[in-house]
Amino acid sequence: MTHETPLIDSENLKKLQKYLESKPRIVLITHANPDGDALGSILGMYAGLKSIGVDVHASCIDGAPEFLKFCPFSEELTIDFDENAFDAVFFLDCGDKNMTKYQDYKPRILSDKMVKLDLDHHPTNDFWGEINFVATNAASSTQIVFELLKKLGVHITPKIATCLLAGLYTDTGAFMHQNTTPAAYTAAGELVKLGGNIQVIAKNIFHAHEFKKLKLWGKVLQDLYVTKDGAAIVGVPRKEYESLGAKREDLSGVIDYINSMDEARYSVLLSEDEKGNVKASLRTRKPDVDVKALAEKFGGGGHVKAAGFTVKGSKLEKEVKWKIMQD
Ligand SMILES: [Mn+2]
Repeated sequence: MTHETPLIDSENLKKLQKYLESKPRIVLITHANPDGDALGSILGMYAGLKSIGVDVHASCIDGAPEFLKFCPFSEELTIDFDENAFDAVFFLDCGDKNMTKYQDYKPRILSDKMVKLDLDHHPTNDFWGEINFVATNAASSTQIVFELLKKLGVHITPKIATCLLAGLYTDTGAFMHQNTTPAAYTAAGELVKLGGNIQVIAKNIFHAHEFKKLKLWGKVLQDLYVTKDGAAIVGVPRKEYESLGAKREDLSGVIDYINSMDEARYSVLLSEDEKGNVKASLRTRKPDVDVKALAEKFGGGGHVKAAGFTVKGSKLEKEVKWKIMQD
C-alpha cells in the first residue's frame, strides 16, 4: 500500500453506518499492556462514538498505565464488565485478537456470539472482523480512528484530539520513525489545530523519568552487548527491575535509545515478565534489516522496523539470550 491509499474503506464505512443504525451495544477493547496508541485509539473512539449517541463501553485487561493517565477519559476505562451486556466488540490496535488476553478472562468477547469490528495498522492483522478498518500504511491506529470519526460526523473536541495525537506521537517515536508519512504529519497538524495538547503528551511520554526508571535504564545500558553480526542485545531479569522498585513498563522506550546506536544492525531487548515469560522487543534503523521476519521465527510479529515476540514460560537465563543471537 502507498501513502495515498485511503485509510477508510468506503464499503466497510457503509457497513458500519448501517450497523450503528441498529443501536448495538458495543464494547471497545485493546491489547494488554497498552501503549499510547492502544490507549489513544480506544479512548478517542470511545469519546467520539459516545458523542454521536452510540452505546459504548471501553475496556482493557490491564487498565491505563500510570504514564498514560494524562489521556482524557482514561478514568472511564474499566477492566471488568458484564460480557453478556454487549452485542459487538470493537478491537483497536490489535494485530491479533489474543493480544487482548481475553481468551481465558472473557472468552465470550472473542467468540462468534459477538459481532466483531476491527481497526488496526499492524501487518499481521488478517481482517477477522465483520467490519474492518485495517490500514498498514497508517502510522498509528489513532490516525485511522481520526479519519473514521470525521467520516462519522463526530465533532473532534480538544480532549479527543489529545488522545489521537498521543497515539501518533507514540507510534512514530515523536515523529522520528520511518513510518512518519506526510499523511501522519498532516493528521498531527490537524489534531493540534483542533486543540490536541502536544505539550502534555511530550511531558508525560518522553520527558517524565522517575529516579528508579533512570537507574534501571543505566543498568540496562551497562549490560548492553553487541554481537559480531551487529545485534545490540540486552536481557533484563525480573529481579533486576524489582530490586530497583521499578516495573517492567519502566523499560518502555529504552529499546529506541539503544537502537540509536549506529553500530547496531538491530536491537533486542529481552525482559522477563511477572509470570516468568520472556518478552522480546526488536528494532532496527537499517534499510536492509527486517526485524518482523526475525520475530516471526519465534512466533511473534509486528512491523518491519519494530517487532516483538514472547518466549512462554521461559526464565531469562543466558541460554535464551544466546539462542536468539544465533538464530
Ligand atoms: Mn499502534
